[in-house]
Amino acid sequence: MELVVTGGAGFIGANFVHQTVRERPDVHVRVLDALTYAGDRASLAPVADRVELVEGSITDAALVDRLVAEADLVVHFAAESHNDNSLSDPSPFVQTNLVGTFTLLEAVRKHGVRFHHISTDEVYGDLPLDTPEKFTASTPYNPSSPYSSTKAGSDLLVRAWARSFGVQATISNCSNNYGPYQHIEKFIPRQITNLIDGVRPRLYGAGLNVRDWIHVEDHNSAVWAIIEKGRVGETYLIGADGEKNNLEVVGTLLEIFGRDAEDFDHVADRPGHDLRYAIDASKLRDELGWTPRYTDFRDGLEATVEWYRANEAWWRPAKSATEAKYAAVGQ
Ligand code: NAD
Ligand code: TDX
Repeated sequence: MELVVTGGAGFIGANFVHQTVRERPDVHVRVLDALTYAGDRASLAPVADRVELVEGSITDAALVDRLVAEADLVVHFAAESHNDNSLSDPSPFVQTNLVGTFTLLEAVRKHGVRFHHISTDEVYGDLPLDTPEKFTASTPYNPSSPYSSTKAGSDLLVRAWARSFGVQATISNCSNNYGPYQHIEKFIPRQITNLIDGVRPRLYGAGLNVRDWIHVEDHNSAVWAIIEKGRVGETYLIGADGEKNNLEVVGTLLEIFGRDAEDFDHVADRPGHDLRYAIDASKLRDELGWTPRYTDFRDGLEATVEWYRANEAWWRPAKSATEAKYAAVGQ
């Protein structure tokens, strides 16, 4: 099978490529990645002999057409993915997330290629704290940020291309991922690398916002379950019942590092900060028989801390510039 993975040099895409190479010897993987600040050739180094990396943008219609023409399946991870960046400059979010997804859809339509679109639970907006309510595939779209609104738009393009043009597509909307190779601008790796450097973790606002954490390996096993057993045209929500507020996450990290429970700072809140995300993944579990493997968050977090300790050469070059960007906005 010829597989094109867009964004395969980023966090989730690189883990997807590693998992695919490990578990599916019959699949030939080509990665299409623009190697933006968030993409790193080094994330594919362990599988470099099994993977072809094409450096280019999903907005480049001629390049996309050539790669898609030779593919049996496209799994589309490429995106501008960080909410905070979308608040300081939304422009690349519109280009990559909307125009890039449109460009891919036109190519899979022309060549009749199966397409899986990776998306986020943030398209549904947020939920109140302390209610049993969770997102399902019928929750109305209500995105808050430039990031989540461009992801919502990209999902709607996929749905329209499936219905109007018969594109063979599936969509997944996943909750917050953690694990190896995540860019240190994101919450968990930012605090892990701060703690490695002896710097106090930084919590936006009161720290009561809730995220539904899932290990990246579980996200990716669910994506393969959808590709192999999912119904074309359907949307599946991916989550592993991992709700924690940000204070709890920082508390667990401080414990792992043997630091005092109060050893963190509150900093400026994110404008428009979504309160709570929570996924009802029963459709994925019941229809496709998927279950997560990383059910103990503390164990998963400890393994992730170990990975960042062992792979300082991978993250260190980005640390000071990332922190300088946060410092400029009081975070
Ligand atoms: P990431 O920022 O770590 O990686 C994105 C990758 O896309 C990078 O390698 C980057 O170079 C590449 N890219 C960006 N613009 C491109 C372009 N124009 N052409 C080609 N490549 C381009 O992101 P991530 O956290 O791995 O997220 C991957 C996908 O999963 C995204 O679609 C995101 O919306 C979705 N998602 C992420 C999470 C999460 O918790 N991180 C949760 C749910 C869904
Ligand atoms: O330093 C920080 N302090 C802090 O309190 C950072 C970077 C974040 N936060 C908070 C904001 C959020 O409540 O932590 C939570 C998680 O923040 P992010 O890692 O920026 O993730 P989030 O905004 O929830 O979005 C993530 O999950 C959904 C991914 O970045 C998206 O790509 C995905 O779609």
